[in-house]
This record gives sequence, C-alpha cells and structure tokens, in this order.
Amino acid sequence: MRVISTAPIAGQKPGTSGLRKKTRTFMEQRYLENFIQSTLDVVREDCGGSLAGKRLVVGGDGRYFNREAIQTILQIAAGNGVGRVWIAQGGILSTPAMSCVIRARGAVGGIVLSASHNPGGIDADFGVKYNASNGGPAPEEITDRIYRRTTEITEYRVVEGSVNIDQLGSSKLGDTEVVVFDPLDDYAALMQQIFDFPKLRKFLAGGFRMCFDAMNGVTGPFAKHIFLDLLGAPAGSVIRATPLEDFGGEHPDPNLTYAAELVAKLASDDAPDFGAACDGDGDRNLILGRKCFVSPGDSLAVIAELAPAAIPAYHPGLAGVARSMPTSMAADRVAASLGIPCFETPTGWKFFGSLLDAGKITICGEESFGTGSNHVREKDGLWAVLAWLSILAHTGKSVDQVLRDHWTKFGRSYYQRYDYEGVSAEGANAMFADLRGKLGSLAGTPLAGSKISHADDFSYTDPVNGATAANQGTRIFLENGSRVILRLSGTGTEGATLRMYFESYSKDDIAQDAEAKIRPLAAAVCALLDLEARLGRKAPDVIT
Ligand code: G16
Repeated sequence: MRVISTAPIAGQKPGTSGLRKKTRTFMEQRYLENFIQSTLDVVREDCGGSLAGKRLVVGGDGRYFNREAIQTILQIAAGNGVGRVWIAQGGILSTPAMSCVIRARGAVGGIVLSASHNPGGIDADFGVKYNASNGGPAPEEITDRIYRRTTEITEYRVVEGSVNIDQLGSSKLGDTEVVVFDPLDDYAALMQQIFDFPKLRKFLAGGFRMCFDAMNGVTGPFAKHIFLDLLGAPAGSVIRATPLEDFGGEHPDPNLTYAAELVAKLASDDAPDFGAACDGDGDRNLILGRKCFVSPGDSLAVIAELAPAAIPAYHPGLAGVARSMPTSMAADRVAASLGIPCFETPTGWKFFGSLLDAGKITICGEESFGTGSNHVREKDGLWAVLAWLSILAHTGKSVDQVLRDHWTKFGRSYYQRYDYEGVSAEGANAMFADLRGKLGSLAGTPLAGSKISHADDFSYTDPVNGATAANQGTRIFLENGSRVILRLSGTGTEGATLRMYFESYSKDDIAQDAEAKIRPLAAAVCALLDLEARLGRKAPDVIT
C-alpha cells in the first residue's frame, strides 16, 4: 500500500445527483483520487473506523473514462482495505441495477460512474456518485461530509495494480478481493419477481409491436436480455443497444428533443404500438404511444392508478406515493382517490430514500422523466417500461386510450418544462435574487388572464428524519389553479441551466395541445422576469 500526498481541489461539492464535471476535469491529476478517498473516509467513519470485510460495488454507464476510473477506484479501495469490490463486467452497470446489486448483495454502498443524461466523451461530461447501503443516492448529510473532507484532504492510499474487468471471476488486489460479476443477473431476477413475465411474453407474442431505444447507453444489454431473450420480442424491438463511450455523439436524454428519431418513428404511418427510451445510465424513461407522448407527471399518475391491478408486486396496494415539487399534481389526485398519502419532496431522487425506507411510499416519480418504486432506491427506466407494458397488457387499451381514460376520470394537468441551458450564472442568480426580493408583493399581479394568488420559495422538512432543505425552487401560484416553478439545475456542468415548470389543470377540457395551452402562461412569466433582456434568450433550448 502506498500513501500519496495530495492537496484539496476546489469545487468538489456534489450537486443534485453526485459530482458532475467536464471529463477533462476528472482526468486532471488527483481530481478523481481526492474525491474517492474523501468518499471512502466518510464511509469508513460510518463503518466504525474500518472497511475490512465491507463490500463495495463499482460500475458505470460506459461513457468515456469509465474504464480508467474503475481501475483508479479499485486501487484506492484496495489501499483503504475494503474487503471485497464487486465490479460489473466491462464496467457496465445501470444506475437502477447498481441499486439492486447493493441491496441484493448486502454491500456497504456503491460508486456509480455516470453523468446520466449529459453527453459523454473527452470534451463532454463525467460524474461520480456514492450510493449508500439502502441502494440509494447518499443523502445530503453524507454528501456534505464528503465535500468537507475534500476541502481537508492531505493524502490518499493505493495498492498499485489492475484487474481485467471484462473477465468474470475473482482475483486479489492487495488484501482486497475483486469480483467481476455479470450485471444482468440480479436485475433481471428482480424484474421477474415484480412483473408477470409469462403474461407479458404472451402479450408480445400476440402481435403487439414495441420499440425500445437505449440511446447508445447502458440499458442496451439489459433491454436485449429482458425484451428479446426473456420476453421474446422480435430483434428490431430494441435499437441503439450497444453502450458507446460518447453515446454516438448524441445527448442520451430521453425526451421529445433528444429522442427525436424514436419520436418520429412513433409518429409515422407504420408506427409500433409502443415506444420507450432510457437515458445514458438507465434511470430515466420516455413513454410514447402512436402519435402520443406521455408526460412524466401523467406517467407517474397512471402507474399509481393502475399498478395495483396490473402488476403482481403491487396487488396488495400502495402505501403512498411521492413526487418532486415541480412534478405535476396528477399523482396527488390518484392518491386522494385511493385514500393514500402523497408526499411532495425537493428535486432529487435522494429525497425519496427515507420515505421508501420507512415504508411510507410504494411508487414515486419526477418530472425529469424519472419513475420508480420501493423495489430499489433509484429511479428505474426499464421498470417504468415494464410497468407500462403491464398496464397495456392488463387493460388491452392503447397508450393514448389509457391516458384519455385517466384524464376523463381525474382531469388533466397540462404540463411543460422550459430549459434555458448554459446561461450566465451571474445573470440567472441576479434574476432569482430580484424575484425573491419581490415574492411577498406579487399577490394580486395579473398574469396570463388570471392573478397571482401567492408566491414563495419551497422548503422541505423530511417527515421521517427531520432533515431540512431550503430554497428548493421558487413557486408562483395563480388564482385559476395554475402553477409556475423556477429553479436552477443542479446537474449541469457549464454556466447555469434555468428550468421553468408550468402546470395548468383542467377538469373537463382534456383534449387540447399541451404546448398551445401552456404558451400564454410561459410568455407572461418570461415578461414578468424580463428574461430575454436578462439572459439574452428568446426561446428555451429544450421544451419537455
Ligand atoms: C438527477 C436526479 C433527479 C433530478 C434530476 C434533475 O437525475 O437524480 O432526481 O430530478 O437530476 O435535476 P436538475 O433539475 O437539478 O438538473 P439524473 O437522471 O441526472 O441522475
């Protein structure tokens, strides 16, 4: 074991989901080393002072630098005396599969190498996230301590050497046992416990056509195994299924903008019945029907409504549901009709962890194309696809019909998110400071044919452990029931990304075009903020 001197590197504070930076930043000398040593220092503290006998899982979404980073992490894990390190074969492990493996194998935690939906490559993004023993992203109490540690670090420890991560089997690095495992096994087994695979197999054999787009990300091998091998879908049903280091030069974010090829396929005359996509690390999902897009808030609500009937694992019913604050309130209405609680949390899957661990919720989701349940502690893209397939098999309806029936029963939350990417952080912060300054006096201001009823900054107190989080998004409520939320993204790596979320509820008028419905509200808010003058942007980069 070698002890190597180092010094703190500024800016290693994890954001919404781990530490995300430019790949070249992670490749700088000691950047990754410092962060991993700091992480293991905190894990060791929480393990009573020693990592001997402890198990750690390591894997990533296969992006550029994944393989090198795994070797570095292994060396530091061995230098810190971790008992056993499980590495996914080829370093390929989706984020939900990581959560599954940590839980199934009793690991102390896992290190996920991913910048999720951000592009990959030497000039793109990389990320590192620590997941705790419940399988979920470390809560802020832990990430804050990791960050503090990065500001004090003086040395890191390594055992030099390397391991063939493509070859299944066990070997040693120092005293650490290194096990390269097949990442598909644990995850596919868990999916088969949750869903009725024989029923889905029969459904797919009956002429139903699906197209799953892995976006050159990590879900390709998982999707091929589940949809083709286990469920018997025909070969062309899974596309872009080989994980590529740069995701084919594309943005592996499953939304209407970046999954344009799939969207076009579903809008064509020969469209399959069902389309779906996942992001680079497999935790986000996009659900499409023929000429039909399922907004993430509606997806959560529909799954909450129909999972108890359509999916064996949820036959006993749901304990509760949760959504992040900016996510549409469609799930609230389902929860009310089921007589179960609906929790509203800040943006970030980590905030669902305590509710899931305490058994207070069964299903949860976010507007950022994340949906999941208590089966793991991450959002789970393929789980969401299997959930929708189960709903379609159970109801015998099209995606479009399922949505319409849901809206007829509950009304519809028209919903859109506008993203302004890479704007000046200074300009965005100044805009927020001004807005915050006048929150108290906005009530009564006319806006898009209604009036502002109140406005505030969202603060959260975790109902399980009392942890608090302030300034989690600025909310503007209108007298007609509409909501607008503004916040800065915590996952970008360049400048600032402004997100504006618009929601407008209608009980009976359910068949409008969402974009047309939201446009006047969005225009009025942009004028209120003087957005064009402040940020120099006429239109958002992405609308989802
Ligand atoms: C991460 C988090 C999500 C969050 C999303 C967007 O997703 O896990 O909980 O909703 O970022 O965060 P922001 O609006 O701050 O960019 P992922 O898929 O990037 O890990």
